[in-house]
Amino acid sequence: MTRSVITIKKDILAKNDELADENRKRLKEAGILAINLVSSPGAGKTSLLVRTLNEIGNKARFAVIEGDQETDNDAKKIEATGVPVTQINTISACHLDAGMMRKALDTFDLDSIDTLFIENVGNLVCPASYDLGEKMKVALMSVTEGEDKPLKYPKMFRVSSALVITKTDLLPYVDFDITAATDYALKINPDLKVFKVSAKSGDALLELYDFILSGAHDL
Ligand SMILES: Nc1nc2c(ncn2[C@@H]2O[C@H](COP(=O)(O)OP(=O)(O)O)[C@@H](O)[C@H]2O)c(=O)[nH]1
Ligand SMILES: [Mg+2]
Repeated sequence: MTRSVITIKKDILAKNDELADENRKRLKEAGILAINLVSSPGAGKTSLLVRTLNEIGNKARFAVIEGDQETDNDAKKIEATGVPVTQINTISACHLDAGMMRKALDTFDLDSIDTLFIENVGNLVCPASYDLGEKMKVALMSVTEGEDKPLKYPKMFRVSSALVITKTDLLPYVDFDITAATDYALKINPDLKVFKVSAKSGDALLELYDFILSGAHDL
C-alpha cells in the first residue's frame, strides 16, 4: 500500500518537472528572470513585493503571479502598484505547480516582462517540492517565527538561493536571535545569500533591490 502511494507521488512530481522545464525554456526565450517567493503565511511576501514595486517598479518591467488558496486580496494590492498581476487560487492545493504556472504565463505578454515574481502559497513544506520553472526560489522568514525554522523545514532552505529575514523593525520586541537564525540557515545551505530587511522601515532594502535587478544578468 505504502509503496503504491510513493510511486504515484513520484509520477506526479515527474510530470510536474517536465512542465517546469517547458516553463523554464519559455521564460528563458523571453528573457525573463522568474523569482519564486516562498515562506510561511504572513512572513511578509506581499508587503515586500508592494514596497519593492513602488520603489523600483520603473527600473525593470515587472509582473507578478499571486498564489493563494482563496481570495484575490493580494492581487488587488499588487494591481494598485500598476504592475500586471495574475491571481491563481489553488483551492485545495497547498502549493503552486508547473501546470498552474503555465496557465498563468499564458495571461501575460511575455515579451514585455523582464522580471516575474511568483508569490507562492504560504507554507514551508509543499512549495519546496514543486519546481515551477523559475530561475530561483527566495525564502522569506520573519523575526516573529522562531529562529529554528531552517532546522525544522530544511528542504525549503536547501532549494532556495536566498533567504530574506523580514520585519527586522520588530527585533526590539521579540526574542528572536537573528545570528542563530542566519547560522542555522547557512548550516543547511552554505550558498544562501542572506538579507535582513524591513518592508515597514525600509531597512536594508537597497541591498535586496540590487540583488533582484542584477539577477537578470545571468539568466
Ligand atoms: N512590523 C512589520 N510588519 C510587517 C512587515 N511586513 C509585513 N508586515 C505585516 O505582516 C502581516 C503579513 O504580511 P503579508 O505581506 O500579507 O505576508 P504574506 O502572507 O507573506 O504575503 C501584515 O499584517 C503586514 O502588515 C514589516 O516589515 N514589519
Ligand atoms: Mg501574501
